[in-house]
Amino acid sequence: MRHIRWSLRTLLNLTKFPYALLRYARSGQTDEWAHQALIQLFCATGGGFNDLLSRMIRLKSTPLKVLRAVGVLGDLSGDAKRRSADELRARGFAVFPSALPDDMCERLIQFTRETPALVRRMDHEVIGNAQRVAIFDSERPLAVRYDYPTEALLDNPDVQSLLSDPSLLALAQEYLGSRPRADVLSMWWHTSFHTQPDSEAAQFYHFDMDRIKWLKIFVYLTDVGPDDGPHSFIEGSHRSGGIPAGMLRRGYVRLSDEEVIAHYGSARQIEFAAPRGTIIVEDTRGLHKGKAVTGRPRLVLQLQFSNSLFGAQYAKATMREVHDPSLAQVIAQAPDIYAGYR
Ligand SMILES: O=C(O)CCC(=O)C(=O)O
Repeated sequence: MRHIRWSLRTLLNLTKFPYALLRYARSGQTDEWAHQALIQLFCATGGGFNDLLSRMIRLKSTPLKVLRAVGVLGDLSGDAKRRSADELRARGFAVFPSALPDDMCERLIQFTRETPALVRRMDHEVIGNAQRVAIFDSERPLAVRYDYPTEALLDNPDVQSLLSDPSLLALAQEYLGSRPRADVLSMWWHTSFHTQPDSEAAQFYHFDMDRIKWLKIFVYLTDVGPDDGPHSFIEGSHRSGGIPAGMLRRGYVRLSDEEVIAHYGSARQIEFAAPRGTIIVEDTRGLHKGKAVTGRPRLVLQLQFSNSLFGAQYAKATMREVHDPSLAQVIAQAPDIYAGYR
């Protein structure tokens, strides 16, 4: 941690953090103050504090034995896995075109025709209004973003097979340097309900800081052209010191395109326009967003593997039944990987 921005808060949080970890080790729960301390210490150290915690986790972790790292990302056995992890370390992302078979994309789109979604509140709406629930209708969208409940996703056989996909597990373990934990699972439509970016729909640049270290897997389930809200990332911004202190000093906020481009230059902004089935694996500690949609709606499935579930507390979601035989096998071998959902 070479560049610590010292303040009374930094000192206090560093002092209290061992207690936060102890409480987590005992209860599996993170107090809200402890999550806030993680965010503050990330900002004050430019990421160095997370790196230190990750090294500690790595020392205690027993690697999962992935027999053959072959799956949706292709054959990652041998050198390929290391090359992809190196690319992730250097750039913050790795793209796998045509990774998800077309029939799987089709079934997941069909799932959204039958499953009620949570209509996400938009920037101009009053906090506290009743949560709207609706079946997504591409002809008559009610909002910018529709989210699918985690429990419904956990019950989906295709999602279950991705959760135990050997290539995803192997790459996550290689990048994290420790046993992966299945974590935040979501799927959402972005629409052109309004075409200016909406911060509730994550359409402004931001970094995530729910966990110590993690890898997000974004799966495009529809074709995404330049107008269809391509996922966007600032190359290299995930590295320690990759976000300038001036931006971090403001904490966990949404940033305008102008200030981000003024700092990084447009060459480092990557907009992932790509056909459906494309998988983008990304360290979203770097700056990222979903670009506002002006064209066709976009459906994305997102999986996450983290090195620990310490951090943000999400509403408990349980996997009620295991439909996928490969998931059943991994659960039998390593139930702790899915502990967040059991
Ligand atoms: O929709 C996207 O491409 C990005 C979403 C995102 O950043 C988020 O949900 O935090």
